[in-house]
Amino acid sequence: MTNPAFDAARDAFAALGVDAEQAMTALAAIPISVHCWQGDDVRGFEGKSGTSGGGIQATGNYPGRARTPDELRADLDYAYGRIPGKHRLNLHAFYMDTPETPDRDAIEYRHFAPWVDWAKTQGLGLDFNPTFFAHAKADDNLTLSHPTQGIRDFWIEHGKRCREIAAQMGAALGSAAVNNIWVPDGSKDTPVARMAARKRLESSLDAMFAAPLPRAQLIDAVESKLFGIGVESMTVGSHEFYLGYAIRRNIALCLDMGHFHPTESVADKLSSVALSVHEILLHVSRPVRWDSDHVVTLNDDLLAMAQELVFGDLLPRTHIGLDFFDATISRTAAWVIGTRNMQKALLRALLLPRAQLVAAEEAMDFTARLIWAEEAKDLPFAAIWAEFCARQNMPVGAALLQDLAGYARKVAHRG
Ligand code: RNT
Ligand code: ZN
Repeated sequence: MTNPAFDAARDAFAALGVDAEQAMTALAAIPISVHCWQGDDVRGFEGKSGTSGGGIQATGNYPGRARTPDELRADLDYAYGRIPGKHRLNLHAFYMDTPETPDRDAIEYRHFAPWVDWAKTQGLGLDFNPTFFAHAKADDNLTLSHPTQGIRDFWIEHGKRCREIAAQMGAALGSAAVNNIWVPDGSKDTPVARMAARKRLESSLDAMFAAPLPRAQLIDAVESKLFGIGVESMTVGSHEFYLGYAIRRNIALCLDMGHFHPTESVADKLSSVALSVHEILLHVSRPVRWDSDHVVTLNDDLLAMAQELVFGDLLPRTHIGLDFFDATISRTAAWVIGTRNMQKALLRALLLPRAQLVAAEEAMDFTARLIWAEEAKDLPFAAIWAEFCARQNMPVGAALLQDLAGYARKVAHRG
């Protein structure tokens, strides 16, 4: 079927030497790891209620929260059905699906088997995260750096088991699982023994990572944070801590877009970090004042991130994951909108007149670079996105809104 709007847009890009077909093919091959925790306000399925702890919290009471693994999978099925392409699911350890009630230091692969079976039938890859929060032994916001050896050992055991579980998931699905470590550890008020805390975190991590596991099954990653609610004065796992650690231990570094000072550009960090670490994990998010996890919108930060990934040729060694949670709007709509925004940003980056921009910069013609950059903002990206969605039978515009609202109504009875 011909689509005049698409034809015109394709020609407009072709006039700049940009191949829209190639951009769509490239976009279709970029998997996004969709985070399970947007679907239930980061509560998990350990049978405990209440807030997440660790300085993270979803606020709002929009009806329809997934209360069971089956409900969460149904919501995910719906969401993936509105997101073009083949993607991944990012699971947290406290989303185990089992009638048993193992503590965090006793979880095993079989407690997650239903997730793997489902991922197989849906053709999804899985990623994983130990859960170092929402637990009595994490109430002080100290886990791997806790002063008490016994508490540290408990969390080290949790981390080890998660690595093994993730590796088994990777093996079962034929696609390496990223296992990302984020701990809430920090201090509300000014600490006096920062070095001691950081040494404890370092040696706990070393113990956790001691067993080598095949890269084809498991990719270890570590995630820093600037501060959290309750740990305003010091975060043990700061950016410098993990940047150094990831380089020394040759593991992946996770950059969460909400975990830096608001005037810092995470997009700018990519090319610097990539010179020293082999693999990068992104937690694509949107910080707003003290919250690091608003639903991703197609804003300048996201566009800059996507452009750096494309222009820096970093896509082959970057794992794109999402990290946001909002309980004031339809949770499934949040997933669909946020994930599609990441894709839209990538598509725009792939469609930019890269050759002209780079040539202008190399010639030090900064006037031309600015002209190209600004003119490019008027290019007909939307027509290419609509065609990309149409080819995969995905709704856009009013049809998408109606569809999202319809599903939100369907699950509203959950309360
Ligand atoms: C918290 C970190 C972390 C969590 C998830 C749930 O600030 O960003 O990645 O959001 O692990
Ligand atoms: Zn994160």
